[in-house]
Amino acid sequence: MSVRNQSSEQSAESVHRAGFACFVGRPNAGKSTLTNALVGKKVAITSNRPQTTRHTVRGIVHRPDAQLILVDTPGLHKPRTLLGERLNDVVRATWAEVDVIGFCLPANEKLGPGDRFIAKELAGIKRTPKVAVVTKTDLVDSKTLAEQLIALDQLGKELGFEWAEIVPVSAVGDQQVGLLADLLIPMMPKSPPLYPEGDLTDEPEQVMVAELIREAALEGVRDELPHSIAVVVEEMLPREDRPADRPLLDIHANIYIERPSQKGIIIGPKGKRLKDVGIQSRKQIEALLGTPVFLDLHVKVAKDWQRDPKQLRKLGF
Ligand SMILES: Nc1nc2c(ncn2[C@@H]2O[C@H](COP(=O)(O)OP(=O)(O)OP(=O)(O)O)[C@@H](O)[C@H]2O)c(=O)[nH]1
Ligand SMILES: [Mg+2]
Repeated sequence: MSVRNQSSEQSAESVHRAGFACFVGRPNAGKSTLTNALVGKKVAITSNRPQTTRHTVRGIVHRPDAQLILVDTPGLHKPRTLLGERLNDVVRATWAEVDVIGFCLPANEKLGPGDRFIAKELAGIKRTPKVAVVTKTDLVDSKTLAEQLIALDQLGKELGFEWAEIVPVSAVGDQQVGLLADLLIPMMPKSPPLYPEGDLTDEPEQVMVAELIREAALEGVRDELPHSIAVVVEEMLPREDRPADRPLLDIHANIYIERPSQKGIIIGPKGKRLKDVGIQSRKQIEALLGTPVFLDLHVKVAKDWQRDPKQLRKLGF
């Protein structure tokens, strides 16, 4: 008996926690930016266009006594395409797998029907603690922020649950980001580390490269076009016959759009836009992989891919 007591005391001193927290919220709420800020590195692409994230991205925060695995999810929205439905399914499937759910609401936008809808669904998940995160606090004054915090508190009460925490953060302004991690970690179960030390994500390199190209392609396009863009890396190979001290990685990627009429917009006058996308993303890819890159980009039409199950499968959804 006494031996058992002793060992439990010992383990209480050196308890290590590891587990999963997901961020949910409507598109553009700042989930991916917050994930990156917590991890300290870009693991998920971001943009000012809604519905940027299209798959769950895991980012890993390492502490001496804990590992916090963040699961960034696509923004939950009213689906208008098969892709939209698939994305929403991915989000809901994630809720069942995590130890805490972080509901993200931007400080600079009124709590609306989209947020209510999500929070109502969360209310149905009884056993998982829910943390409310007010994002983008750098965009509002303290009065507006206080109102948002109160609105969230009331929303929880209306829906019959209590937020475990309500935390205001600014990922861009680096306000309270560390505090959020401090609050989430004690909610993780006791567990040894789940990922190797130093791993910041489990995203395959090929996927990250495709995402960086898509991020660059999203820059400056409007209306429906952002949703129409998909990127697939077809090949990544070190160039042969290169001296060891001057390696070059050849990357061949296709940018898919949905209609022939969109091709001109992506490519731009005299190919200028596509060239800029190449320059922009190549810089990011080189920083990510730590090697010089030759990037070969092609624009292709995958007709109405967001609505076509076969095309979706080909594009990895
Ligand atoms: N000023 C400010 N802008 C932010 C902050 N966090 C995110 N943003 C901006 O908000 C926009 C959306 O950010 P994302 O992180 O891509 O949003 P998301 O919730 O992941 O969006 P989806 O993937 O579409 O669901 C981007 O333009 C970000 O730069 C913040 O703390 N402050
Ligand atoms: Mg995102």
